[in-house]
Amino acid sequence: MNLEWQDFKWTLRCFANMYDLPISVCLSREDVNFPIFEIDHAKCQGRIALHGAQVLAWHPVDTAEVLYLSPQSHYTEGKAIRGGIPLCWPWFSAHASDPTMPSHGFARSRFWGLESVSETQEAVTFRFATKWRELAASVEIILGDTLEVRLTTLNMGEAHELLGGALHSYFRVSDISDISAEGLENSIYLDVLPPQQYKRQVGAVRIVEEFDANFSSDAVVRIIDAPLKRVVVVEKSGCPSTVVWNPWIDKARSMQDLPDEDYRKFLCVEPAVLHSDAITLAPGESYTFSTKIRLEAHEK
Ligand code: TA6
Repeated sequence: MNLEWQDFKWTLRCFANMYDLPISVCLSREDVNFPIFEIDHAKCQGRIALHGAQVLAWHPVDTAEVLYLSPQSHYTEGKAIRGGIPLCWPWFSAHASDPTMPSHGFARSRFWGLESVSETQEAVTFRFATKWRELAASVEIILGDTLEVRLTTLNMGEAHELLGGALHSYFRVSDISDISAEGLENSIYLDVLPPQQYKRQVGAVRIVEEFDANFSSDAVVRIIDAPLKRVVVVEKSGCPSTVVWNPWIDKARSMQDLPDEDYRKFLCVEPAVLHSDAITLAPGESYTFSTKIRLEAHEK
């Protein structure tokens, strides 16, 4: 067998990592300096980047991909990957008081430490960790016929610390104009777009223009996608709010890590702890917020 050196290194790395990684997990060959774990399990397939501890892809076996990932994403340290489930931590959107701080916090633009990977017949479980000042974060990602992301923060300091964040999930859709999101009916939301007004949601959410809404609701959201004959069910825990976002045409054109027409291919439904929901962690206290994603058939 004539193995190129690169292939040999990759094979060696996979073999070596086989020792640490369960049989359903291997390191992608794309870039050894930007580790991406590939999951091929009896229940699902998926991909997770060490950078941001970010789920990039997931789908139960015999189904179409559930998450959207931009083909123009950056894969360089310090830049957020566009798509999958970026972890916004330890705050959502702009920092409450320091404009020099990065939007959506630090978690999604740095490499995390891999603590463990394990598997059962039902799922593969990854655990990653990172730290920022006195806050330590650990994320547990459980991939099976459902996908669960559980982000726990521990205050390791001597003072009270504020915590916020979001699981900024990009859901792949057949076409943004053919889907709706149910579960937020009658909820109050802040329309983040100028002039920033509070509104009440009437009926299901349908996207016909740029939409950026912070709902004061922890309800289960169901993305109804008739062309794909499926419902994506987004459950959450520990998140008082839900952000729903689609950039639409003009904003998509201004985003160089997103193809101009790809606004049609995704809807973000984000379990969130907004500034207005901020959690105060006492020294030694921890808090977990999580999301669980599953599919249902949609017969109509
Ligand atoms: O999804 C809510 C939001 O805060 C939107 O306002 C939009 O900015 C989006 O996040 C994407 O943010 P990013 O920093 O990833 O470009």
